[in-house]
Amino acid sequence: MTRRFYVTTPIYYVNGAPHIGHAYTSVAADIVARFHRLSGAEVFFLTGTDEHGQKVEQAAAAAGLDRQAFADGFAADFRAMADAMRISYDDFIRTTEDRHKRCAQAVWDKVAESGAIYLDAYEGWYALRDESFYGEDEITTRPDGTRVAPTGAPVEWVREPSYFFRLSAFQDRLLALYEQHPDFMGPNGRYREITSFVKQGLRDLSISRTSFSWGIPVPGDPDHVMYVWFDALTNYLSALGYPDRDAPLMRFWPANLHLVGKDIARFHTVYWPAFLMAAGIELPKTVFSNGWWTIEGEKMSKSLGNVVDPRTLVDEFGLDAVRFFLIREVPFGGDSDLNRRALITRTNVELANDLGNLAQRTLSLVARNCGGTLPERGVLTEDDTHLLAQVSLLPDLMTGQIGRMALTEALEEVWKVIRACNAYIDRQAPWALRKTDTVRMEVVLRVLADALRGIATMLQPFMPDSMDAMLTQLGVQPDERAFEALGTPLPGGRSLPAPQGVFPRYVAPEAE
Ligand code: ME8
Repeated sequence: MTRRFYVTTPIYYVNGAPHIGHAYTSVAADIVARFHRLSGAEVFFLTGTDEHGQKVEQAAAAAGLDRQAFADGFAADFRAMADAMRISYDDFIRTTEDRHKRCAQAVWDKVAESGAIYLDAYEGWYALRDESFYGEDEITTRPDGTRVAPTGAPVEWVREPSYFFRLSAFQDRLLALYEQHPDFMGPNGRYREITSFVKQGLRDLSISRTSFSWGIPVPGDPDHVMYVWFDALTNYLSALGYPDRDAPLMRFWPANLHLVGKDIARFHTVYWPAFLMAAGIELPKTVFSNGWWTIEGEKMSKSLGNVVDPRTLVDEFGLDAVRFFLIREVPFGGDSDLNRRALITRTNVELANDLGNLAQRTLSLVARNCGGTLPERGVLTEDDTHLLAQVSLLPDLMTGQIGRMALTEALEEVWKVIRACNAYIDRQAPWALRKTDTVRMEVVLRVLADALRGIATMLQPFMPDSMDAMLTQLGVQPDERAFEALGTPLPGGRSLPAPQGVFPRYVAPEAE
């Protein structure tokens, strides 16, 4: 039976334009989706936009636009960003779609049927920026008198009739979930933080609002709209066709991986499983949260004017250099800083030199000395078999690493092999063999071509466009690019296209 894998990104708020933080989570999810597809799994990959709530309503008002028209504009921009970053999503869900509204209301009904919802009044702190309620004990007062949540978001006192979810009743079941399924969340630091939050005791959660109207009506009580997080979290089910349990895509539930930023880990590891437990719906397998990007050491914010559109970086550095940098720079799960020096260094050293030059040297020697055709596999020396063995270990090694979301380690594994290839080409010096032993030269070039094929095949999820180009130059046909195909050597004699550099060096405009 084909293995299935369902992976999601957060759905992004449409109160502003997409930036590098959004692109980051989407690229990471895309790598996982592509990796599983290439390993032979049937994959469903979901992204989309979160369009309701007070924050979006206020942003639309500030722009003087109709709420739906306002949401339409940014939703289109998020989709364009995903396309520009080659995010290979299978569906793009928008919470203002009817299919989503039906699903959110059906989940609400299920939770209500279980007795976990009651009507009361909410009185307490609310942070618009986080779309989140906070307890008195979490609020601090700044010297200027503004009160802020632990995230730094200003809070306001809210008082209104509200439906509540009996979150307090789920404390033990949540703790049991974390204990019995350590894979339920990652990385480890998050696990400790969330467990201790839940151990401190959970307050019931306000899940409807009455002071504004931009949301999904609560079934049976249209004066209330759903709290935007109740609405938003159900997107992962609406895209599959819930509440129609026989919908064909429902075979993908439970989700294998919700990838989120660490800012929203709590919503996904506390509220979401509790809603699902109440509704009697199976829980997702893993919620993994990525770390936070700063820009040249500063928090990214509109007021600082340092918000980076990933497309601007792509225009300057190329798509795959940006995708590579985002994942390579810091072990996935940790925080990192986007600075130009680091981006330039990684592009020039690791892409242009380590990998780009290796491919260019190998392929141009083949073009010049082997009639532009792939040499036959010949008699191998120990040095050759040693290198090829390292390459052949990559699929298994990386499968383990991607399974643990060790995306950066997986890249490092490939780079070890690339460095081994560079040492091999220097040691074997095929350019010198050209004059002394052409048979051996062909063997060496074939070993390098095979190693490069393995490397490029395994790097496809990270850098799809440039690895497509590299595999084409190596004579690898489109139906020979799955991981499994690596077990079958390419026939010698295939004619190869003229080699072209895949990774240009970055040259600063002023230095040109
Ligand atoms: O929270 N560094 O949407 P959102 C790393 N609609 N990742 C970042 C980042 C940064 N500086 N900034 C944003 C919401 N992100 C809700 C989600 S899901 C059911 C609802 C990424 O538009 C990160 O993944 O505020 C974060 O969790 C997400 O964008 C927040 O996007």
